[in-house]
Amino acid sequence: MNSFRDAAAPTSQPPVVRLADYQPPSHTVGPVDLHFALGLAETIVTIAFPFEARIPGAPLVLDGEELTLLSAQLNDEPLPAKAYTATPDQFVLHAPPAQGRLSLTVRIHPEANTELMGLYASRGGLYTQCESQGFRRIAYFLDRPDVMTTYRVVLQGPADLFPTLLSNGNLESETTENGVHTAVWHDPFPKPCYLFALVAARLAHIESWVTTRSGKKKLLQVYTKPEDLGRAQFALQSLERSVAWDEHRFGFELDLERFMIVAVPDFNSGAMENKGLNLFNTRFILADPDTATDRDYELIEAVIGHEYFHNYTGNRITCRDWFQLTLKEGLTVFRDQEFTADMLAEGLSAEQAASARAVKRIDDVRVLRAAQFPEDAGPMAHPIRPAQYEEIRNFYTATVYEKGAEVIRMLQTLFGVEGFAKGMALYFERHDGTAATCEDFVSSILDANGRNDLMAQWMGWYRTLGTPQLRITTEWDSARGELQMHLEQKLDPRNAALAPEVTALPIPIRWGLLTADGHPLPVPGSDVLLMHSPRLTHTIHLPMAAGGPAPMVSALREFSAPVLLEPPAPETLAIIAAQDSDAFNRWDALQQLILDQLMPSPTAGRDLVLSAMAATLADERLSPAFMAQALSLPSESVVAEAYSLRAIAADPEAIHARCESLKRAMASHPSIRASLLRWDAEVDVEAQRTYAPDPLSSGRRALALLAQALLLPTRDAQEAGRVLLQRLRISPHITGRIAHLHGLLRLSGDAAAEGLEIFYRQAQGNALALDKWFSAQAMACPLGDPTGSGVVDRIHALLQHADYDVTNPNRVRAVLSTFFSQNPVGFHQADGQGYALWADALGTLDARNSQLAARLARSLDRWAIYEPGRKEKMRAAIAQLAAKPGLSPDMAEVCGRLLV
Ligand code: HT7
Ligand code: ZN
Repeated sequence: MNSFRDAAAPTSQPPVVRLADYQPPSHTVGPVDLHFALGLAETIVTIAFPFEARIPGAPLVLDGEELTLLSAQLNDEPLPAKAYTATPDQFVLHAPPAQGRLSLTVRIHPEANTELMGLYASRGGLYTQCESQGFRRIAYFLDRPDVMTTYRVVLQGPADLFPTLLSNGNLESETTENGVHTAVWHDPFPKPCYLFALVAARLAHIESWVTTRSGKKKLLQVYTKPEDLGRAQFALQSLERSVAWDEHRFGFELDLERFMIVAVPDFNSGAMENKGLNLFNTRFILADPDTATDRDYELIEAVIGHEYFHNYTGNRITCRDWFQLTLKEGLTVFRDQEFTADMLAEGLSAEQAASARAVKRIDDVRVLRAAQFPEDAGPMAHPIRPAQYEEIRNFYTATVYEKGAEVIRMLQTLFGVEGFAKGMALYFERHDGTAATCEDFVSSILDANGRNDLMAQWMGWYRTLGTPQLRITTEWDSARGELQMHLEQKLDPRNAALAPEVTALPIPIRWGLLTADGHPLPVPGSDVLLMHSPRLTHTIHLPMAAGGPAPMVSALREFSAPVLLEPPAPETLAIIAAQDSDAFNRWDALQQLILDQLMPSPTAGRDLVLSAMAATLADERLSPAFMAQALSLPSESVVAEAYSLRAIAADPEAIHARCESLKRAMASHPSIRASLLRWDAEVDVEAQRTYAPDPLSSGRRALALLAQALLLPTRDAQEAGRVLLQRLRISPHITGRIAHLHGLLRLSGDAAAEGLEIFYRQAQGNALALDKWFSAQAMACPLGDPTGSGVVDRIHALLQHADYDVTNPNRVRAVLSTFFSQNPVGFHQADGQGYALWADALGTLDARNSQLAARLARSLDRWAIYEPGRKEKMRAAIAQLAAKPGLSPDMAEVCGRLLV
């Protein structure tokens, strides 16, 4: 049952679900018994549970989806047919007693389940995905997160097919008799049904024991296909680190006897935090030097941490309803970001640790700016707690996750690490074991820090959409040594209709001062300024600077709020880039200078940015990882967003040409070139070392491989091809191999063909490595084809390749998502062939996996920022897809919103 559904909505349109309509469930539910007779083609499920009416006389309405009812019993007696109505999508007990025990048996078809929601088959095994509303595809139930209870699960199936039978919690018994394997699992923690999971497959596992701080021994296990087991060690170590970190940082101790994670070959998203049985896309578990790049290793640890941290933030305290999704997701992303930062900094000197943390912050802000800022500026914009949706699966967004994490981070910025931890402790004191709201969380943090006065205004972050704009200007009275900072914030105009009561958001601004020649100037008072009105003037006295030139403000250090800060003048940016004590702002200032260079009419000369880059490369205090970040241009779609902010229509071909031109200028600048050549030579030195994914080694590799890529267009093509092929053959890791393949594809011709063949051979028997072979081609834009005219044909060929597999979401993403989102020139062909492919491919995919298709469709979110010719062709492609008969509700909602 979904109590939000708008009964009055016309049936031709998907019903809108509104937060304002929330009603508690009509019934409470006691311990659930589940029995599965497992088969790939057909599985029989019996669910039995006691219920009690909360609203006397209310019918008991249970959710279902594509279910076939086989039998129904009340209090162990068969139910007469007129006592209930059962359709594939609902079971209604018309006049239930005030309390009773219901038992329902259904038939489901895992192999036919191409949506990969509910119980589905993948490579001979059975796996579940129940968040957000997949449990209803397994059994009739009150499929809503505020119905929490315990589960006892009996799994039964052919022992030869399913030697591994797993579910949540603790294993009570396991037997095999007459070829039938039976396992009984009991999860003692009450949970919503979206956290239910089962696995029935032929798997192998590795394990380790850890002792928690209260002295209890706990079993950690990682399950994979037997042939993948050799790639599971890093995941197990990451899990061990996650368990230790959550105890140390927040005092959260592992609460189950055992904790299992399982690699699933076909998986719609990254991973799922089912209680005690986390299921993962193989991509976020399997790691060895032939499979995972440096970036993959980092992501694997982050995702393993993320799902593990959900055990408290999400599972112990869950969401009252799906509108509160950011309560668990924003908070858990924040926690995984902190985990990674702590892991990166571990064992380093204070200076190195600060640099490592800055690199992590840069990574996170890059993701925010590349994915969330555009979402917030476009037609799919929504508050981190949306007020309404048609299909909740469309709201697992960068806004809910990444902006949600920033909103949590701002609380930590305000109250410090200890103050925030105090707030978390109070949140658990108040709400452990319940389904909570975002208000519950925010008031706990504020109460613990004595700042409940901020409550009403803070919740503005949960009600508004769009990225706030922030402007800071200064006035300097040299004689008096007085600096006035004038701050102005502007909210997205769409909030006037959505949340008219919000006139300003509370924005913590971490800031510092530099003298005119770049030396640090101590800030009087706090270095965090909380701006909570549309305009604010902050006056400070700086007697030590009196009589001299105006000091410079370095604002929004560490990116202390998810806002768009108007950059200062290029000369100021150059000084901040060279000298600021805040490494994040050094990087950001350089990025702003780079972005300026990529505009149709840059405000600064090219020399300024090239000199700033050269100085960065020459600064020995900076780590290679930081240097690599500093010299990496923003993606071409981020550049297109910057055009849009300046009200310039984006032309992808022109943007690509500008990016290429700046990269060539970098590689030709004498001092930058000298550094790049030194780092490029490091590629060969590094290839002799044993591979390790630690931050220092991966930072060196990142800079060396960036140098290789930047130098490429300035080199003799034949010689470059020869070197890259040689490097590809001998590289001991896929981090190098994939970078060399990218280089070869840029060169095109025979070198590219040979590179593809070598990489393909190296990737045999390794699906994740083969995904990279596909994605490298889907994103390639050869130097000899700067308009990307040959790309669409290449994509068509990839879709026909014998190894292309539409049943595997990773493979589909490797080709389609990569093409739509990482090949701007190829995708945005002026004649619209890229958009035609978009509409055709997604129309077909929607019929088999609507969630995946709807997610990929978001690649056209920003169609309106492009030049009129392309814009019209994109609009037409969206309209064509929207008009397709039988479109899924997921896709209908996305297309509908894109066209508004
Ligand atoms: N909480 C999980 C979300 C998720 C999901 C949502 C919809 C459809 C499929 C899904 N698989 C996983 C993952 C997470 O954020 O931790
Ligand atoms: Zn999550």
